[in-house]
Amino acid sequence: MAKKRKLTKGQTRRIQANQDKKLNRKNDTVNWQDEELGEPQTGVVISRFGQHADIESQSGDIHRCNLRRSIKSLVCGDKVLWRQGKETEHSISGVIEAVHERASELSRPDVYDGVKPIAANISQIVIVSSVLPAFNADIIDRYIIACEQISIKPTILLNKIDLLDGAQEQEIAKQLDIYRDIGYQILFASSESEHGIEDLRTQLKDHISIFVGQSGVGKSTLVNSLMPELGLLTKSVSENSGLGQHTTTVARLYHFKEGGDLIDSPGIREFGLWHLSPEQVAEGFIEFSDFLGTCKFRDCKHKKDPGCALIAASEQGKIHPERLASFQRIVDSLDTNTLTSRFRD
Ligand SMILES: Nc1nc2c(ncn2[C@@H]2O[C@H](COP(=O)(O)OP(=O)(O)OP(=O)(O)O)[C@@H](O)[C@H]2O)c(=O)[nH]1
Ligand SMILES: [Mg+2]
Ligand SMILES: [Zn+2]
Repeated sequence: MAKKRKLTKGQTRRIQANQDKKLNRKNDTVNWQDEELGEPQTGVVISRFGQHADIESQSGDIHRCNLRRSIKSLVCGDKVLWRQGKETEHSISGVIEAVHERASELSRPDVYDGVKPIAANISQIVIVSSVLPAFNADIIDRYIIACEQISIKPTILLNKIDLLDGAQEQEIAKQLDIYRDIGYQILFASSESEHGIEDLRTQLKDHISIFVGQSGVGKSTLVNSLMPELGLLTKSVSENSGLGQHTTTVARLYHFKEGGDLIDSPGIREFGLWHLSPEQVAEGFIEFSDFLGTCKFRDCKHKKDPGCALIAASEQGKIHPERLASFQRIVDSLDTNTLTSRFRD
């Protein structure tokens, strides 16, 4: 009697995988056994997609990996320990076992998931703005608050300057001067005319930088101009709404040949800050710091309160009235615990 040959674990799994494929069953998690995995090695998260992440090994190859269930949070820029599978299945070639502590973490709130990290270990944040979609100081102020919370001084970049006409240029220059006065660096660029691209490249060198900002301001196009070898996909800003189309869906890290990394992140339409207290919002307006705590009333709301040091400072030209008004609007919005459109992942 012929002895029935026992299938190895690998064979059983391959048969299951083939059946899944035939049945068009979506089962793309691989349950690796210890002996099917190589030695732990370090890697960097290039991109995170749901239950998977693309990991770059130290030799520079990219491997799509599963995440161990014990991993609570994993984002672009994370340094990880991962193990390569001896075989690749469902295009998954390894598993992430652990995440190194983050040197920094940029987060934003998400209606569904609460506060959610976007990227890790960044050393520089570039807030990209443009005139199409329209220049939006409110979103810039909100990003600045998020950056100041993690003690990274953002750079503000006005992009698409090829689209500016004389009147617009003056108006926006006035608004940008406010940020320059406070101490933020201002850059100008255009992928169309290539203005400012070389300066931007110099600014990004040797940093781990991230481009953030509204959808459609031209972040991915800028990445492309800086690294033309990439050939990234971008979509036009909608003619009807003047809003971006959310072309980039997940954050992704790219390397500069000259050194340094750049993370392109998905654009947003609005940036809720309802996870912060009014006091934390105030800390994000760094030029207020000399005056905070010196109002007549301890619980001063800095609105119409008598003896408010911020209002006095604004009247005396020590802080910009536009920024105080922006602060007041943001504090008013904290109670509306919803966003009208969902953040993109
Ligand atoms: N005139 C002009 N148009 C530009 C420039 N840069 C980008 N665009 C256009 O702006 C549109 C949006 O560009 P993207 O690079 O996809 O914008 P994004 O900020 O990456 O958008 P999301 O991925 O949705 O966040 C595209 O149609 C680009 O061609 C520029 O310097 N000048
Ligand atoms: Mg993009
Ligand atoms: Zn006050």
